[in-house]
Amino acid sequence: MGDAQVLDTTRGLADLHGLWRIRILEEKVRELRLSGEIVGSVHLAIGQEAGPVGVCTELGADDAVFATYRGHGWALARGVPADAMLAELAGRTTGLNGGRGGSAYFTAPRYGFHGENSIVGAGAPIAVGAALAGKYDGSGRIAVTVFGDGALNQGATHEALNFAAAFKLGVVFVCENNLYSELTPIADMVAEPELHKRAAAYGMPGERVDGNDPAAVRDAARRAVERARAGEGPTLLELMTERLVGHYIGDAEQYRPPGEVERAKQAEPIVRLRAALAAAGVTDADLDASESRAREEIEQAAGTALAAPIADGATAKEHIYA
Ligand SMILES: Cc1ncc(C[n+]2csc(CCOP(=O)(O)OP(=O)(O)O)c2C)c(N)n1
Repeated sequence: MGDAQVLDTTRGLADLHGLWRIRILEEKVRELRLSGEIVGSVHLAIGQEAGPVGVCTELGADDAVFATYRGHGWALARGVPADAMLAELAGRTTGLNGGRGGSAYFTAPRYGFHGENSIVGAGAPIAVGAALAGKYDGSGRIAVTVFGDGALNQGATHEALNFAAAFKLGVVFVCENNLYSELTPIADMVAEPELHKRAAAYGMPGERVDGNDPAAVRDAARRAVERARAGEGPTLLELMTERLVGHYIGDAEQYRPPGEVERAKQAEPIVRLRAALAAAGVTDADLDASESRAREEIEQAAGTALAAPIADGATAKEHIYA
């Protein structure tokens, strides 16, 4: 991977701010999980921020994003307010779903964020349904489904890819290839590690993208979104990235070779974009301001979130349909 391409420093600074917002939100989530304010399993995407930043700027308000349990950043990039998200994660009444969804299942449809999902591969067929609806209701809405490299081996994902291609549905399939499926290296699971090549078999374009560069992600997303809106069908984007943290908070990461994370830190999106912007003449003061604005926003959001009452367990059965 080369240096992040920065043609436009205004856009680059906006991207840097977007990356910082997600990074700092997730660092806050880790802190709150370790202090016990957040309970249950939490999956961070530290290092993978360029995907949501690059893709979401190409989407309209009505477009539908379907994420996985590693979806905090996608929600934030979609415009979900940080305070309502943190309140949700901390089980507060003011959370997006009244504290019921938590880290792995919250949803915020009013922001075009149609949920996280802990069932690996499950988001893809749901996104196909949303795109099918968008085709017939005249809204022109397209759907984006984000999943990991492991999810690409799930039957449901194959069916979704095939169905979307056969019916030329407006779906952008975004595979965040962080080289691990939970604790298993992708190389141990597939004979062909270039996952984007599978797209040809379904009859759709597939592209491997530098997933640590928001500008490269945006360019690829734009092509895919234009194609989807024009009724030309789906695209598979394979974003090459690495998570700088464990699969979940508490993962001892014994399966990672020594030095891997340290090496990945040299190529992570914030380090690269900051260096590219500095080389393009952006001052340290402007670069630092991008980070401190994000830090201020997230600190305030966390304060607001934690000041709200914890959801009453006695109401757990409300909103359940059976
Ligand atoms: C249907 C299903 N099978 C197995 C699991 C257990 N599981 C949770 S995460 C995970 C790995 C998913 O890897 P990948 O799709 O590459 O996403 P990543 O976690 O790397 O972002 C597995 C197997 C699950 N949640 N759902």
